[in-house]
Amino acid sequence: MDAGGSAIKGIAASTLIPGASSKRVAIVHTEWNAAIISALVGGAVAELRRHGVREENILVTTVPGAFELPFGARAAMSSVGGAPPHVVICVGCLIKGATMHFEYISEAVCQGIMRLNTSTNVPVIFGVLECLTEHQAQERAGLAPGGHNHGVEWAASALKMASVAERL
Ligand code: DLZ
Repeated sequence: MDAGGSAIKGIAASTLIPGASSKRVAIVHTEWNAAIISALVGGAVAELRRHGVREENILVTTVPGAFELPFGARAAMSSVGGAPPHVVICVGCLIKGATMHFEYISEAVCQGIMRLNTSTNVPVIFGVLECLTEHQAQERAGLAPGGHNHGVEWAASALKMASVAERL
């Protein structure tokens, strides 16, 4: 994606999303893969601010690993600034290792987050990288040359979904 926000793949988000200044957003992120996660959360928060989300309406909480993200998201639905969030962003990063952990956790997290999307009224954004190498994760967190921080699109998707949920 270029600086102006035109996207070949992904969403174009350079235009400010209407209504963002009244939105409450919860970000739940993992402690695993801290450098990658820190960059992704930073990208997401910067994008939320750019769209006008107020500082006090962004709640950032942590869970140990990706497997805990669905629980963390469910718990985060209770309160941001004294009221439920309009949207939750789950941020995690799974990197394939030598065992089957990657496959099982990836599948479980994906299903867990999807289940929240179909069983609650709060949209949950799937900001979970599932990478074969650490370098792939660094590229997608904007930490490697030529890479791009996907946290930016997750934040824009969150604000768009908050609007969708409001309209329904
Ligand atoms: C166990 C595990 C492994 C092997 N890899 C990752 C990973 O790459 N990213 C991540 O977020 N978490 C990982 N975990 C931890 C699990 O998600 C979970 O926290 C533990 O199994 C405890 O439930």
